[in-house]
Amino acid sequence: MRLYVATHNRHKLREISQILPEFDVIADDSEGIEETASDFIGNAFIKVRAIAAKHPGSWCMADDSGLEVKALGGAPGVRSARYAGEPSSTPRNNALLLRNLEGVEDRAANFTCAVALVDPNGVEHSAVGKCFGRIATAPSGAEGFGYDPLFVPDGYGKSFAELSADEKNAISHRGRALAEVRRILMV
Ligand code: ITT
Repeated sequence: MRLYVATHNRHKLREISQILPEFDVIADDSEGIEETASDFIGNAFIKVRAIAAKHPGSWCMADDSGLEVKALGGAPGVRSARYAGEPSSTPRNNALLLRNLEGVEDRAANFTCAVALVDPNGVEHSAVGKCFGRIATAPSGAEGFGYDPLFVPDGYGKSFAELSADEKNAISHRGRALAEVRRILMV
């Protein structure tokens, strides 16, 4: 079954394909869509509605996700991709996050993934997944993307970027949201 995904983020797309191997995941590049909502699910619906009209009769999906750091009042949050400004830059985002947490002891954080779906009849569905952990004091690992080298999930002594794709997907915010999406798609 085809699943159109509104994203220009190839790392996200790869994870979605890995987590949902039974579906034919096709990217519809969402670059240029303005993410103006104040929460993840609102932005996910902005993105999926922007592509749904192009694919009548098919499932469409969007993932809006990000990192929320307790000591920073939930930042970078919905601004995760552009935390250090435009154009979006992972090295600058990660450096800014470490700078903003210098000397901070409580480094608790979570990733959130909000998924919005439009089914072949135009009915909307949603799912949310979270993964809790903390922000390391220095980056480690080369897997994954984005903030992965700085995020250490609870119960692990390693960052997301030190885990294999399968290990990350088994516990990640995206893995959890997409487990619910699989149930929605299978009905
Ligand atoms: P699309 O909107 O085109 O899907 P995007 O990268 O702009 O791509 P978001 O607006 O949802 O997507 O921003 C998500 C950002 O949050 C992403 O760029 C990363 O910086 C961060 N992020 C989300 N999931 C992540 C993960 O699993 N690991 C590391 N960082 C992640």
